[in-house]
Amino acid sequence: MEPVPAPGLATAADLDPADGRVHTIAGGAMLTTVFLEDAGRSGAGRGRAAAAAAAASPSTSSSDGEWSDADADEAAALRAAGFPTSFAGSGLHPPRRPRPRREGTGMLERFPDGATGVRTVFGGGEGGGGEGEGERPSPSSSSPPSHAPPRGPARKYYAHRYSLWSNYDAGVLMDGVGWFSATPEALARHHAARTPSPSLVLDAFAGCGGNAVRFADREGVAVVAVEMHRGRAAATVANAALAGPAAAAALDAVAADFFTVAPRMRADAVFLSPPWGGPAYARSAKPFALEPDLGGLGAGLASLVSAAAAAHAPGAQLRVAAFLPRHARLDQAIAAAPAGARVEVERAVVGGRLKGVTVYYGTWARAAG
Ligand code: MGP
Repeated sequence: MEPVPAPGLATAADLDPADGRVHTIAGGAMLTTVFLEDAGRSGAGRGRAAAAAAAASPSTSSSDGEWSDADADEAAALRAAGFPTSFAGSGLHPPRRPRPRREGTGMLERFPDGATGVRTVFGGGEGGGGEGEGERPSPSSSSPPSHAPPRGPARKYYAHRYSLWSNYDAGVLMDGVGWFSATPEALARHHAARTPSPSLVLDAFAGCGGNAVRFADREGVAVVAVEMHRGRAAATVANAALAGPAAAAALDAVAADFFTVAPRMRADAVFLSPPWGGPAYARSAKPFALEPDLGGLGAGLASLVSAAAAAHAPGAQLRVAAFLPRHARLDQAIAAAPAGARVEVERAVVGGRLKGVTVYYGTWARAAG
C-alpha cells in the first residue's frame, strides 16, 4: 500500500485509472480501483456484435432516437405478454406480486419471517411524467419510462444500452433521467457482490433500477428501492421482473422522498446514487463539489450519509455506499463520514474507462492492511 500525501489529492481522476494500487489518502481512507469488463461487450445477453448489426440495420432501433418498426413490434409483444411498455399519466399498473397485506405502522418495517418480507408500496411520489426534485430538467426526462429509444441528451446513453442492461431487449423500461443515471451493469453487479448476504439493502435513489435490480439478483439480499418519481419506481419493479422471479420477489419499490422515509427504514446497508445534475455534470474541469449541494439535490453528501445512517436497523453496523462522479472532491467525500467510520474510495474502471467512484463507509469499506 502506498500512501498518497493529503490534502494534495482532490479527485480520483487525478491518478491514472490504470494505476490499480491501493493508496492511503487523506484521513486514513483507502483508495482502491476495480477493473470490470463492460457487460455490453462480454456476451451477456445480447452482445456487442449483435448491437452493432442492429445499429447498422435501417429497420431496427438505433441511437438515432427514432422509433422503428422493430420497436413497435416489440412493444406490442410486451403488451401481449402483460408487461407495461410505459406508465403514462392515466394509470400506474406495475406487475404486482401477490403478497399478503399486513397491518402495521411503518411500511418498511422488517417482517419477522425473513429478509424479503417488505411490502410493495407505491407511495405518494410524483406522477409518471414529472421531474423529480433535484433533477435539472432535460428534454428527454419528461416522458414516462418506456422501452423506446430516448430523445435528447439521453441518446448517448442509449448507445450504451447493453452496458447498462445486458438484457435490454427483454423490454427494459427507462426514461431520460433513468438513462443518464443508470449504473453500468458490471459495476452494479460488483456493488451487489460486495454486499453482505443476507441483508436488506435500501437503494435511496433507485431511478429505473440499475442498481436495485442487481442487488435483488444477489441471493439472500432483499431490496427496498426508493424513488420519488412514481413512473421510475414502477419501472424498477418491471425491470426486476425481467431479471427473473427471484429478483422480482426480493425487490419492493416505494415512490417517496428518501429524506422523508429514511427515519422509518430498518436497513442493513444503504446505497446512494443521487442525481449529479444531469449529463452536463462533467463539463467543468473543476473537481465536482459534493457540498453544500450535490448536483442540485438541495443537500450535500454529508446530509445524505447522515440520513442513510438513520435508515439503519437499530443496532446495525453502519454500511453506506455512495456512487459519485469520477472527479468528485475526495476531501468532501471523506469528510462526510460519520465519526469513526472507515472510508474506502473505489474507482470504477469499466471497459477501460473510469466511470465514477464508489465511496464506502463503515463496515462496507475494506479495512486497510
Ligand atoms: P457519463 O460520464 O455521462 O458518460 O456517465 P461516459 O460515457 O462515461 O463519459 P463521456 O466522457 O463519454 O461523456 C458515466 C456514468 O456515470 C453513467 O453510466 C452513470 O453510471 C453515471 N452517471 C452519470 N450521471 C450524469 C449520473 C447522475 O446524475 N447520477 C448518477 N447516480 N450516476 C450518473
